[in-house]
Amino acid sequence: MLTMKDIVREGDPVLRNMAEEVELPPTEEEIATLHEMLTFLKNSQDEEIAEKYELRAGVGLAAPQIGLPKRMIAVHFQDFDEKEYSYGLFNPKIISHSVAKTYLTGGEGCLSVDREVPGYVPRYNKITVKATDLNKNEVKLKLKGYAAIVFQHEIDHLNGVMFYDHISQEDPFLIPDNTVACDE
Ligand code: NB4
Ligand code: NI
Repeated sequence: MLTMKDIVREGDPVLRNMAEEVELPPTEEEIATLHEMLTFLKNSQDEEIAEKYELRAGVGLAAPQIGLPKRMIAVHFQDFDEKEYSYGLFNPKIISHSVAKTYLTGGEGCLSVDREVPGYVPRYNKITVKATDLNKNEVKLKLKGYAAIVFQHEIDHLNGVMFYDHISQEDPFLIPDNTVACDE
């Protein structure tokens, strides 16, 4: 099983490089790895397992964070309407997005960043993502608010972007125009 020792931390170049497209259909090994990434998230949200294996809780994980420079992400969370999102995705791509933006009022963190970085991380409020799922089906997901934020954080990792790259250096708590708050 994946534990925190398998999570690459900032400073490692794999977190700053573009990850490679996964040739489809994915190999059995790539599918197994993506299942492991999803299981890590489920374990990290289980109090007993998380305590036993000292896992930091996560709602998303990208393959570069386990040292694998491939375009694969896992997400496992409920949004505020209690809608469950639990996916392993290959080659996720944002095919359209709103002009309006949003941000988590509590800021963001990252399993690859062992420090607090205060500030708002403005992201698109609505996005449409196209990808291939663990059953090799093409999926198209329309996401907004919290769900859109989680997917953008993960897809950023595939492009070598860290959450704090979006935080204004001048004023970390600057709220750009046309931006709505996303309260956790
Ligand atoms: C990715 C998220 C940071 C902001 C918002 C949140 C947690 C992460 C990073 C957007 C995406 C990991 C991947 C949480 C968490 C809420 C739901 C359910 C019960 C505990 C869990 C805690 F753990 N971020 N951690 N950070 N990243 N919410 N929740 N709760 O997931 O670096 O690239 O279990
Ligand atoms: Ni992250």
